[in-house]
Amino acid sequence: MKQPDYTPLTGYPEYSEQEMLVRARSVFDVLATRRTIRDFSDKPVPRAIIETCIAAAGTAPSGANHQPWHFVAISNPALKRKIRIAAEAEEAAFYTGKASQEWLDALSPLGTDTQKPFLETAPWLIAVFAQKRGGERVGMDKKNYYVTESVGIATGMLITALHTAGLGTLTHTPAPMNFLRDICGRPKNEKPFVLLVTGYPAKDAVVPKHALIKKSIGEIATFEV
Ligand code: IYR
Repeated sequence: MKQPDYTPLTGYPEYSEQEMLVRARSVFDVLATRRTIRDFSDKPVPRAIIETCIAAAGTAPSGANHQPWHFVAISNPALKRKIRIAAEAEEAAFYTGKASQEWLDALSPLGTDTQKPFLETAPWLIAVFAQKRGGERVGMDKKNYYVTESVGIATGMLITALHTAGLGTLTHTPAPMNFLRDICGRPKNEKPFVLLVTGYPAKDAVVPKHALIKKSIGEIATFEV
């Protein structure tokens, strides 16, 4: 068994409580303007921006620090078209049979349907994969832990990074998503987790009012002091 080896913590300057509140509010202000976008511009986004946001997501905490994720960033038009065709086929099955009436009713205020043109319009699709097995280094074959939690946290950080950089995002989850593994050429131990669509919002982009209703702090948190 390996003994832990430690190094001094860095990156936590001490702010005044007043400054901490200002900083917390500014993070709130940034995150509260995030919207799920379905109308994307086709304006190209430099690869370096996407790469940096993925690198930020890769700093997420994970079970045993195994970092059980892989991100495939796709700007290739032929691949985007393949993904659109496969996703729309899954969505057709979903909207015309698989989904319960309760589910369809829950989605109706969002205005979603089987058509996913943004999968070709948006400059980048980021397919996020979860690795059942892996380890702290690429190429290892150890069991991974808390895979869903870890990849969920990393995806949240990726959305935060993309939004903070000024890009719109859509968390797209056609179900089942196994076609993504084949199209992206990923191995069997990886499960598609989410397909993130990202780019500039279209100039005339709209969002459903339904999406603006957020539960209040009093509804989502309880303080026991
Ligand atoms: N994957 C489908 C359906 C869908 C499901 C949920 I839950 C949403 O919040 C939105 C859509 C689609 O993308 O249309």
